[in-house]
Amino acid sequence: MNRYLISLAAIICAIGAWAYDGTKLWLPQQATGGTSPEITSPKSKDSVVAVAVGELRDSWHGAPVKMVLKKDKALGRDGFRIIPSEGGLTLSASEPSGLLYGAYYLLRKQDSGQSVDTEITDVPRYDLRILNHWDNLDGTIERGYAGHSLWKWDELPDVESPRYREYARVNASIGINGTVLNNVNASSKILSHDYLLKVAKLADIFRHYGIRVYLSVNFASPMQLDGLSTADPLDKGVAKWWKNKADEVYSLIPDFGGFLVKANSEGQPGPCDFGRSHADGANMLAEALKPHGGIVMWRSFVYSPSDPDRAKQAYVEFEPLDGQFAPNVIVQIKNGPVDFQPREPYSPLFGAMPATKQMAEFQVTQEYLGHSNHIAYLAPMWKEFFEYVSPESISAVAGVANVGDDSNWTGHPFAQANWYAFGRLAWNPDEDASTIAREWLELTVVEDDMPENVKSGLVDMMVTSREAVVDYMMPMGLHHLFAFGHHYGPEPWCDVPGARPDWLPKYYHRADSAGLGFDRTLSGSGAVSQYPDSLAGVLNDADQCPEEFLLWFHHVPWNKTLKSGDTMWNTLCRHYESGYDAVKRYQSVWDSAKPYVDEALHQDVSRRLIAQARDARWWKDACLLYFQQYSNMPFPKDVEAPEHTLDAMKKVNLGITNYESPSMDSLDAVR
Ligand code: GCW
Repeated sequence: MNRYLISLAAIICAIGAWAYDGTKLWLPQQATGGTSPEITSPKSKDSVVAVAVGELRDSWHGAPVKMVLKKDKALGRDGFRIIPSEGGLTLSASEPSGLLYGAYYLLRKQDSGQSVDTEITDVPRYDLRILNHWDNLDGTIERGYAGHSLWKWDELPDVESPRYREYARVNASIGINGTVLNNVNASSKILSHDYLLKVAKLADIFRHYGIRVYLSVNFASPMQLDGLSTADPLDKGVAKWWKNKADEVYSLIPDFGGFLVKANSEGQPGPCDFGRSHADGANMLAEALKPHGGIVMWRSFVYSPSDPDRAKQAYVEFEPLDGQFAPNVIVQIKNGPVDFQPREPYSPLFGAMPATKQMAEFQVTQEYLGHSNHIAYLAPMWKEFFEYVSPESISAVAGVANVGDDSNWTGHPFAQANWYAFGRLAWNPDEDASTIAREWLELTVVEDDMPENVKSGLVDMMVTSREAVVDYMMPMGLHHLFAFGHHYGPEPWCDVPGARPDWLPKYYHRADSAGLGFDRTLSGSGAVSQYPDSLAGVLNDADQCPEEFLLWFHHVPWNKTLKSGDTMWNTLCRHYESGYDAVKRYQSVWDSAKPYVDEALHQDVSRRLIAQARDARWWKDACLLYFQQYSNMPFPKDVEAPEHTLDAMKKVNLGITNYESPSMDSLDAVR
């Protein structure tokens, strides 16, 4: 056996009894007993180096490691190289952060039972791998399903919660190097001096783990904080205000990352309020940050009625601005053109602004995928995005965090895997979704005596789970069939007097006696024409359009025969059934894992799977019964007849409002 092969047995001896603890996530377990190998650190006073050395000294049981800091262009800022030799391993990097990522790499390999016996060079695809917290200053989290915000603003800067350091460590261990602390629906208060002191305290802690802090800013801050009469980006006084504010921020936080901005979207102020463009607004902020090396991440999530089809609006507003943004502005674009639906085609803005830096915004929190009650492993969704948008064509990735102050951080234990997978894919989008799932399982849930067939059952459950959610919620390109406000359950019938039509399901599904789906072809809204010609042609033709996007781009007759040889209606029914069946299957997969996972964890996930199966049934019954009113066709024989009536489904009231998530007890009571 190669002397650097890390044997699982040795690790077990060294670590001793292993028990799942949701609070520790996938972090390296500290060694208890055994002899530690020699870790030689480079001569450096940098605190990031000290953390890297400390991690290996605490938890590494393999060969001796020599850590070397030397400039190497090929490694960029965060990359590292590991070279095994007779005397041990050499871990080298250009910068301290590279050593830290190298240390976590070694520990990940060790803790998931893999060997490090060949030379490896690992360089992240993106320099900026960032989490976006939608945390409000009152401690609530918009679309957060894991408790309250981790940031205890009332206690900061005096009280330092131990979780701040853990948070930074967890992120660093998966390569995340930036965090936007507050909601894009931003309170201007975050830029007040008192709050900046609190932010500075967090930045002081995160810095040791190579994590930079960024803030979401409210475009009207000069008016709201200091009573300026305008926030017009071309006004000299406004520009000066931002310049002074940036200077103040950097005097407190020298490595501050920059601003994230949601402007002229869903009621947020922005440059368009003053007759200026998004580029005018972004560039004015960019100018203020430039002397300090800061950046502006300017969101393209806008949908003012520039076109009757909401899916076209961001493109209509942003594409003409190509080439107008300053070099330190990155346009941050949601993966799909509407809004984080269980499945969307990619946003056509990607690739449509060749002279503009772009970054992708993924949603890690499961706003539209069952909150923290459903298993929905999202790596396959993000990989699907990268099948259409080449990783090289964008500059960075951001993920809307699913983290709160729940003891296990994410609510659903399996939602931890989404945080993990986001970091791993932000580092390397070519990683395989099932490899990441297996790795996460090995590092967290799985005990060492679990047989391979049980383990692969769990991997399979994770990898298929997002498709299952798509199937029981909105298959074949359906989207936004959600209940108004909380986005948890089905309400394809939803009508809220006075609400924007494009916030209501009927706007999207367009069910009528002729068929189902949104006609976005050239003879419909024309959204297909925003895609490159070769793809637009395929999407425009109902016979060629991939089935998973069919009802996104076409209004399809109920009895149209699809590629499968069956009608659209029958195919739709079978998708709903298959999603529901998958969740029932997951229940038995999880049961088979019972002897090999922690008992409390097993119970927790089992309970959530019961809720998920019931919800899948609820979705299936509600949507199929509702659509059947228009199709007037019977359910195929292999689809289980609905358990509920449409009237009963329409009466379901979870008793929750905007942004809230139903509790398990309230779900038990209504279904
Ligand atoms: O997905 C929608 C959410 C809003 C969110 C908005 C956005 C932060 O329902 O809660 O606001 O998108 O991304 O700005």
